[in-house]
Amino acid sequence: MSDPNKIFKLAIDPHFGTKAIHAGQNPDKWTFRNVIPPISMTTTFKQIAPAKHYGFEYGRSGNPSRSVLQECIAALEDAKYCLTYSSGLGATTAVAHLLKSGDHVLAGDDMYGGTNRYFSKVASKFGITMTLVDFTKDVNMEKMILPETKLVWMESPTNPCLRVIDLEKISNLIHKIRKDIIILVDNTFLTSYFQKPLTLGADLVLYSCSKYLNGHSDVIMGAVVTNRSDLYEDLAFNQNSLGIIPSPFDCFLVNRGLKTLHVRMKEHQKNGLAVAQFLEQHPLVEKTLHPGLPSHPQHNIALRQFSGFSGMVSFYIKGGLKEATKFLQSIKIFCLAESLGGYESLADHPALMTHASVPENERAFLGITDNLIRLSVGLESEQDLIADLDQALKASVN
Ligand code: P1T
Repeated sequence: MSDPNKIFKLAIDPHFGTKAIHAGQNPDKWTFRNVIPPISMTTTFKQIAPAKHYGFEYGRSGNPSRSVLQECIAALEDAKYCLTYSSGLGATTAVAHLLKSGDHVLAGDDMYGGTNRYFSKVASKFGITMTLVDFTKDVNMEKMILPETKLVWMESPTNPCLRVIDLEKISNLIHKIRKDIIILVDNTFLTSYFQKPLTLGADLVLYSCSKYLNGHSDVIMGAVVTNRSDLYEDLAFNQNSLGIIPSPFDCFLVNRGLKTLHVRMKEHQKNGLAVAQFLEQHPLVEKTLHPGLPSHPQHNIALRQFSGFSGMVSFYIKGGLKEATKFLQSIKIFCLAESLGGYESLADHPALMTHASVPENERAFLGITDNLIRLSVGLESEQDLIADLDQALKASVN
């Protein structure tokens, strides 16, 4: 649990960058007063007497490198608790294990393909059912919420179509119907720097730390953040009991990545907007999806709900699979690879890559067509990124 008064000697309310650098990192924690938290590579901890120890006993149930990171992520969300897991899907698994057979999940229809696959192909085997809904439309919530609904799952902006859900409106509607329904927001695409779902009615915020939080594309990890002590206790129990923990080394790396999150996000925002504006006016682009463009259907919700935009941009190239493939084989600075949120620019073909596990009819309905391309705009120089996209677009028709 993060306690800013313990972290900061002065009675000040620190801002994002200060928390990213100092929350959970107090050198006085360590025997040698390490300014940079050490990597605690140990599976077990010496006890003073049986069951009497310094807060850590066995590396699955807890590790100082993990605690440091969890405190920092919680502080960045202005939240009380954070738990980290071996991947974003590991975090999803820990949340799903809050449910029992017969429970129902209401989830946004446009979401990461792996999350969809987990609920439809894995959790379903244990009797958990899921209904998909487009939360950006007028949803008859009274009808969608079943007596057995226990969890509402929203990604916003969504992966890969970058739709924006009015989180406050939906959370209020749901909690008006039933207070006990757990509302989760996957905030991977914006991070706590640009959106704070707990202030908009969410009970849980989930991250794939593999993306912006780490920001260096060298760690797979997940996290869940909450202010609710009951959910925290259950999620901590699941972290230990399911064994889906991150390694101390990975915790060190993500903690290091967090130190520049605020700096990176501003630059991702700048490059992402520049790329979106460039694509929107390009004759070889059919349509550009970016919540910062006035043409985006939920642009006004984004302006109200976000404090900025990340580097995620999706677009429909003119043509079909042939043109998309030619484009993706012609990019030189952007790299054709799954994932997002690193300092390097990546391009993804959702229909064949990240969302291939979503059934074809669902993909068509969602707009995940063969000419949809998703970009994670990185931190390279803006003019080079735009020149790269321009030459690859031209190559797509040759
Ligand atoms: O890859 P992992 O750390 O397990 O995180 C899963 C996950 C959860 N939520 C969102 C919104 C995600 O985008 C992801 C992972 N996504 C990709 C790998 C991708 O390329 O979209």
